[in-house]
Amino acid sequence: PAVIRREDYTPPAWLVPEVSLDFALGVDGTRVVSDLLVRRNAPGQPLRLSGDGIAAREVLVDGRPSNHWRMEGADLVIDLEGDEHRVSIETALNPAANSQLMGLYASNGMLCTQCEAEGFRRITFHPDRPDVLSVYRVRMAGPKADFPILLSNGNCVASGEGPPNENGEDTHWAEWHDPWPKPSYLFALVAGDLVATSDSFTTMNGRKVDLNIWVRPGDESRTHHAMRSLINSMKWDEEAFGREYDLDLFNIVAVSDFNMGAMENKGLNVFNTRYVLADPETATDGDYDAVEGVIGHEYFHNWSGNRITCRDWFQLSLKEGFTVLRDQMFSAAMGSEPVKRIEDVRVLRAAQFPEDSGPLAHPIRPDSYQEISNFYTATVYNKGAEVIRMMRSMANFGAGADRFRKGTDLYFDRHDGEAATCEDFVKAIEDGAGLDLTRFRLWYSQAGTPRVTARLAHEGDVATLHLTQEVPLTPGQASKQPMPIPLRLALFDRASGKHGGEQLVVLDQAEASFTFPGHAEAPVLSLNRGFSAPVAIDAATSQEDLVFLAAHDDDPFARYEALQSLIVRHLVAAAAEELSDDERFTGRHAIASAIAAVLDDTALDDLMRGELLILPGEGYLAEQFAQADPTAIRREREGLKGWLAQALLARFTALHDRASAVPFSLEAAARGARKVKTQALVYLAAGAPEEAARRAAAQYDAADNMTDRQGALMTLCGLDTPGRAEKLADFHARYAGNALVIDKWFSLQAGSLHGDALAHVKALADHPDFTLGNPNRVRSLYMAFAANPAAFHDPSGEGYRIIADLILALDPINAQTAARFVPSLGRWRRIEPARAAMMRAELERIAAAPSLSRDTFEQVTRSLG
Ligand code: B3K
Ligand code: ZN
Repeated sequence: PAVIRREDYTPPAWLVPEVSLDFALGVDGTRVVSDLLVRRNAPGQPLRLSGDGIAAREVLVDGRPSNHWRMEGADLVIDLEGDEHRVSIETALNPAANSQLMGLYASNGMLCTQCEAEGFRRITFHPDRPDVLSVYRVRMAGPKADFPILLSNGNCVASGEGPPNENGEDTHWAEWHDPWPKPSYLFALVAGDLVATSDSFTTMNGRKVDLNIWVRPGDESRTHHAMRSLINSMKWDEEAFGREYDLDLFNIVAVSDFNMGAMENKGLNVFNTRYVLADPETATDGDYDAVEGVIGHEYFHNWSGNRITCRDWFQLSLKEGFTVLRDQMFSAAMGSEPVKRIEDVRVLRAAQFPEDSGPLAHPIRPDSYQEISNFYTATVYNKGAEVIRMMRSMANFGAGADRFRKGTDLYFDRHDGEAATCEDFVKAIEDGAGLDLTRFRLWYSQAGTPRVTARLAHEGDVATLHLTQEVPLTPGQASKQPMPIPLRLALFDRASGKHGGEQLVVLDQAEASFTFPGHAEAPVLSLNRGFSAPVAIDAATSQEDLVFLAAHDDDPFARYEALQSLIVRHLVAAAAEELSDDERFTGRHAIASAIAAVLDDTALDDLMRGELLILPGEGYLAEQFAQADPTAIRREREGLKGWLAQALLARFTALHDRASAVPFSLEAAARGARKVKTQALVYLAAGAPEEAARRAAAQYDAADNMTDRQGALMTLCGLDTPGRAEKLADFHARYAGNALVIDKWFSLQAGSLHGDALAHVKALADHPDFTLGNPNRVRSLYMAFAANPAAFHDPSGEGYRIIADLILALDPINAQTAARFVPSLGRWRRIEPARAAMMRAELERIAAAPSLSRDTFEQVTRSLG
């Protein structure tokens, strides 16, 4: 397959100011007539329209059948004289047969579209590139009974009854018009039997916007949280970024077959049901947060993505990195800022750090790709957000004003209506916020997580901080330059437990020293507070100082980080078998006293306490090794957890008792109680399994909400207890027919700590509820399994075979989803040699398969390369 390169960008040869689409809808046969107004933008070039799996039934130029067109591969090419024409093309589609879920497809009898990044070309021939912006007019007609609701972007401008169709069914039609020019990837159409929950929002300038959330009949009662989140998003974007909504209508549709989370189509967001539907009986607190975050994310795209879109797909982080930052800020404002920060860093470390240190490493603005779908990554999204967050910290630290906002205001003002680049964004922040980002731009071009070492020296009354940085080499980038790394820090006085104010230093060379006078005693260093830079820090902080910071740091993130470092260091040494009995003993005791302090600290709220109690993840621990042994990591992590549970048994049971007495509500205190309640079970399961099984079964039976029920079932799933099968059966029966909850039933078993998790996964693949046809179900079983290191990395290699078999079976059905499983095998170089060889062999087996999709081919070859 061809490699597309960023440096090869050329402006479009033809612009398409207007698109008019006419759909004759049917689940297994839809006819599309596309009418394009095309305008020459470069001399001498034919009109080249992309297609994918479609054929033109008829081509008209200026109303007359034309012979001056040909197919070049999948492209339809028309030789045109002159500068402006109307081109009309008819295509025929079979939505029911579209299992890739790109373009127009059927889901539960309804029709919907997914066009980002290159799905529009599966509907009709089109330039289908984000820098071609058009005003869309859409007409659709179809049988009323099948498609009572007809939706597209913008406003409905006309609708009516049609003549009966060839089957004698009543038909109707609707016409939609979107006044805002947009790229084809933001086009959407939905037709089906849907019901709306409706509300309205009045914008800061008095525009009344009708809001609808469309779901399948029966799901209406589960849309209230999504609607509240939407209204909160609209209000927040006005206050935080000055962004006002720009249409009179905003529609959200929930569909159950969807490749990712949601899609920001102009005025018609399409969502995976899992990010819309929520009620206490079926959704956990985590699900509620995810709904709020994704609703916000897609809404915020209306400005960061739609009003200003991307020039080309290499600029994806322009909209995604910025929009992730915006959704993180929104969620922080709606809930707890420090807790949200810790969660975001945990996601970055679990999903993005491994990407950065593996064969698929790429800069947040990639230089080349074969299949753009493979670049909707944690790097482009989450590291992209971190990069913009650094600009924000540098602009605002100590400024006493929101200078970053001046930068974003300038960006929105300068580029509204355009298809922009990452460079445009950086320049606007530079000009608006008054920063020099010359060297900072390296964050856009260099991949890899920088490693910073910090050493604090003390002499007289001066503390000197020596910093070095190293950007690791990544595929295709054989040399690296030092990058500006903004580090927030504080120096604590040991005696008072206080510091004299936070400072920001920017390390922009390979090494630098910073001096801090006024310290009679050697201070304790708190570095990278708030995770001000997405780097790995080696500060060689003593165990004693980590315990100090875990108890005293006034930056909640830094406090969390100190505790995590203490535990990571211990577990890494333990898993590497580098600890003497004595060291193991003192290490465990230091951790136990820090955890005891967390359990006892009455000044902590439970949401934060719950964060502090989460042990470093197995994936993050594995990252600390050049070649990890997943079995050793599981053994030591569970061993420590069990030891802590026994050492602090009375505290954990008391915590579980206290939290269990808090009645259900969605308020922070009650949510916090639910979080620590299950945390207590997690510890008890490792150290006092019978006690845990008894409490978990009781929690399951008493549960009046999904958070408690799922937490209890998760605990039971990891234990050998009769309650395990009993409650799993109860759960399955209780929620039969509720797809999102049955997904949880699969995930809990596939992700469990149970020693037989691998065998459970094999059995579940044959369960009647399992299907490769629904991405949520596929992910619920196999993503949970691939993220369960001890099961996936079973020494037999069977886990690798299961995932490779899945990739091969799924690839022809849904390539995008199949390719998402490749990175788990692609980590082979970072796993101990015996397993690495088996992982590699599975990748080779996939690579040798005939007719792989471009998606899977690219991921597999990069992983082997
Ligand atoms: N922009 C979409 C992602 C589309 C992915 C296509 N493979 C969702 C989002 O980031 O908001
Ligand atoms: Zn997005």
